[in-house]
Amino acid sequence: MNDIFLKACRGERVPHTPVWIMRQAGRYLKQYQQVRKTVDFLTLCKTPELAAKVTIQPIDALGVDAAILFSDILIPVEAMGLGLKFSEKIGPQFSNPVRDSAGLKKLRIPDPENDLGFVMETIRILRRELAGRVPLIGFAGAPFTTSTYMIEGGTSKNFLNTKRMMFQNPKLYAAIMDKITQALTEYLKGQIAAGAQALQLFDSWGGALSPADFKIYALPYVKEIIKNLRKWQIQEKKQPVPIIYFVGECAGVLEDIKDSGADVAGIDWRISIDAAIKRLGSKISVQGNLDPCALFLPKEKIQERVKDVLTKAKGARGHIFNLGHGILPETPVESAVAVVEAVHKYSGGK
Ligand code: 1CP
Repeated sequence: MNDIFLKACRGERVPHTPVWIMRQAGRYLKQYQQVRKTVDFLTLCKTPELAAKVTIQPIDALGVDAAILFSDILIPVEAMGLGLKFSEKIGPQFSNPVRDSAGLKKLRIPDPENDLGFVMETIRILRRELAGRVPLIGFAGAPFTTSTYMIEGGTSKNFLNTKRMMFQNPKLYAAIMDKITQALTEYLKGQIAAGAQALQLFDSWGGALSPADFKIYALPYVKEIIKNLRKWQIQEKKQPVPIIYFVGECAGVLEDIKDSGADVAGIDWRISIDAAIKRLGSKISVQGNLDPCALFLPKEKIQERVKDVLTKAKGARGHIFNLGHGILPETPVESAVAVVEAVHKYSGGK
């Protein structure tokens, strides 16, 4: 069993730095495109055998140290009753964005097995098929990032509808966030029960909030999820699974990430990892943080940048190598392979 990733999450000694890549299953892989030719994105997410297949593709192609469940942060939102569509050009769109108390009342708390059974089944298939080769990461969007899609109705640049609601109707925003927090807690419990061995909360748009607003509108809900998951795991006598909290543009809120209760802070590339580690302290591991565009450099330069991140991360309690955000669809696959090889080679491993 390759449990190097789990050990690094917990801050234990490892023979080499583990590496995985955010969005490692996706369009930059020919094998993924082949599957996507036959089914649309949502059908792929909802067909456990296919979702499991594309989850394993990057393990074979890149040799990464962890698998991440193939799904999307918007899948549980659809199950809350929002009517999701994906289009190639516009991206995700919800037909029923939540803008008022009537919208709030209609929100459902999905039952993981009854409403999102296809995700749970994908996890069960993956644990069988991976058979200990690498650990499986489950995930969800963090409540703030999830709320932006629910309130905007899709992708957004400045999150005006979300922030307007926060500032003009804070009670409504808090009530929506409570519902999201409850729904995501149940969803993540379901993933652990089905076999997820670690969890990542994606707060991709967290950096759009001022640090003061992050403390009010994002952090408390993340803390609540983590606290409730831990309580439940103790009650159920389950081994605690490591929790990674990734925040895009995190530099303004590192002290909050440190206080979130997460085992690992996922950081983007806009801050040097040694500066981030100083502020995060020695009670939390760190994940990151190569610029996804560095994969468009020649191989030797990629290796230099990998070495640089590894050297700067030496003072961390534990380090999991990753990009600072998702891999881009245009990325040459050889560059992703070069990153994984360089991490293994230069961190003292095989
Ligand atoms: O095949 C396709 O064309 C669909 C592209 C695609 C893929 C491959 C989308 C649409 N989602 C995914 C998979 C996905 N999404 C994973 C799979 C596991 C892996 O990492 O390999 C994960 C973890 C996500 C998470 C996700 N979805 C996030 C958080 C991570 C991040 O990159 O910030 C977000 C913000 C989404 C929303 C989303 N999904 C897809 C799109 C086009 C969008 C919108 C992005 C935006 O608003 O700009």
